[in-house]
Amino acid sequence: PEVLADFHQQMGDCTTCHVSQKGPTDDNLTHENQQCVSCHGSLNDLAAQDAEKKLKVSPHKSHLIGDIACTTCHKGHEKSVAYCDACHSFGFDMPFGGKWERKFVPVDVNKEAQDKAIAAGPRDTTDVVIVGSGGAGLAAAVSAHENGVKVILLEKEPIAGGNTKLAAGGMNAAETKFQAKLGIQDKVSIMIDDTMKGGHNVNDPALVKVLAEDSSDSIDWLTSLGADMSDVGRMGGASVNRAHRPTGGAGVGAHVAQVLYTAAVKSGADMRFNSRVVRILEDAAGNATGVLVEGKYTGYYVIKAKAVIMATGGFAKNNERVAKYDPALKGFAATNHPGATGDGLDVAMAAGAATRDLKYIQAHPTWSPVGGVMVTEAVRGNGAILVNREGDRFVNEITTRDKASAAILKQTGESAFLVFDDSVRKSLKKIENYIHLGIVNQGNTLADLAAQLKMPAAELEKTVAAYNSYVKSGKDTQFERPNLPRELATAPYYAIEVKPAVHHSMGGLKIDTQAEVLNKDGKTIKGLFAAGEATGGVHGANRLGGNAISDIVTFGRIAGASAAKYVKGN
Ligand code: FAD
Ligand code: MEZ
Repeated sequence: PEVLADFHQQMGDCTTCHVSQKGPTDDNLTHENQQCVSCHGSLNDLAAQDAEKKLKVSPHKSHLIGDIACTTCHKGHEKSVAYCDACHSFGFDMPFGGKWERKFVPVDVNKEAQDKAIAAGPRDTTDVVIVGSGGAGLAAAVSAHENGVKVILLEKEPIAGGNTKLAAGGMNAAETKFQAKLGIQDKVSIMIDDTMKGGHNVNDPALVKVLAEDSSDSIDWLTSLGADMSDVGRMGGASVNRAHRPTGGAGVGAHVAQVLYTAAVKSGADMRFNSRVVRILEDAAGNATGVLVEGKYTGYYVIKAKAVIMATGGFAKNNERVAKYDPALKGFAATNHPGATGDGLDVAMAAGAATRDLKYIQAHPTWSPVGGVMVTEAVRGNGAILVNREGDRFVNEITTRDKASAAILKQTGESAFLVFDDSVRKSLKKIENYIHLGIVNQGNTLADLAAQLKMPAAELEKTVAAYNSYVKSGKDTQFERPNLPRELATAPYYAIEVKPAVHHSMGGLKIDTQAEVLNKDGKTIKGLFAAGEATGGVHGANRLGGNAISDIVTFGRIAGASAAKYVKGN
């Protein structure tokens, strides 16, 4: 047998997996996944078996959110592939396995079949269709429900969470109760100034005002849904500590996404995976009236809706699109999930939406070429320094990302090392994940560490001693680093090789402060809303670390409420 279906057919006919000989009946593959579980056990059962086998990394234990269906990785009629290989390179030895590969398919292929599905009329009807199951889409779903309307949420990937589930360092918010508890003095006006300055003043000031003014309320809203946002750390370009995350500095995104996913499920949102939106449908006046969906297994079909929210995220994983807008980033790796291709932009633009700032694409300075994962800015925020192959610091480690990335690319080998000690490790839970992934060098002394990195030991010792003296005096006379949280003096010492990778698309759909999408004449497209990384204007030319999660929660909530208001008024 070549694929799983061949093998299973040896046990029976198509109904071993499917309801009938006709194959799948829904794109979530609900029945098929139940069949897998009934014979092989649940994901948790399989993870427990992996633990018994003492596997270092279990393919069944994941940081991804929601219910991960077996068919995400185990395919019936094609080679199986581990979804984790989209970012990691574990190369699990899977039964009937192949190699991870993803080609971008434009939304307007098969036009004839699409037109035929539209002519056939709607298969489903709802109040609001939300496109994308990242934080913006999930927040919109919860908020739309709170405002009394029915939701269908469509996600093209087999699992929920988009880039949101990967977010690490924190969610920026000013004047919060958690900052007050920690004695951190912050002001909404300082968050506005930091965001505008970091974005080179290209940002839409009205959107930035909403971002900062609503940020504390967004933290309270998440907390009311069950989130823990009590740890507050520093991100690049921020004047004070305002990046909120769970206790002990655990990753923010998987937690926030899980809380929103659970709330969305509880609200009764109809969530459909493997369901790509390829067109927005309009009436004669150009108002949005629904979407055309490409169900991976059920084919094209129409959902009629009174409002549509585009929460389709960014396009950093689509290097062809990235290089079109910023040729300097051609060939760069990306920190993003595989669905960050930007087809949501194509869909909205075809419906007349205007875009802005597409040329502004951000590289995150610290991506691990060994593990293929981003190493959170919080490691630097909590005290790590950046050191080049010569053993020297070369930049204020918590400057904005554009500056940090440019500085790393100027070093020998176009990469650098994040160097920290055991006190930094103990301050941030997220570091345990990097140790678990095997991307961290460890030495009992700085000389030990330098030997592993093939770096002059005396120079590294001198660099760390100088840095520690700045911590003691409270002033970094070399690079003016504004936060100096702790000396690097507790063995063992650690290093992670890092280099820039494409991380965030600042540009996107033009929206107003009510998350209504604007057309080229600056007028609202009735019934069309957007939120999150799919939009432009909030972050200007360069996003500050921690501002995206703030953006998606605040504007996702606004989009849900605005869409509900529109539905009720029409
Ligand atoms: P996403 O979460 O990406 O969700 C969009 C969803 O839409 C995806 O699931 C996608 O598959 C789906 N979709 C796209 N097109 C279609 C279509 N046509 N039909 C159906 N579905 C579609 N920001 C911070 O503020 N703090 C952090 O600590 C932080 N850490 C990060 C770490 C990493 C590794 C990455 C990659 C990003 C990080 N960011 C962080 C940025 C932040 O996570 C994202 O900008 C944000 O989560 C985007 O949310 P979103 O809901 O707009 O999009
Ligand atoms: O906002 C981000 O992208 C962020 C804080 C990422 C990170 O380094 O954790």
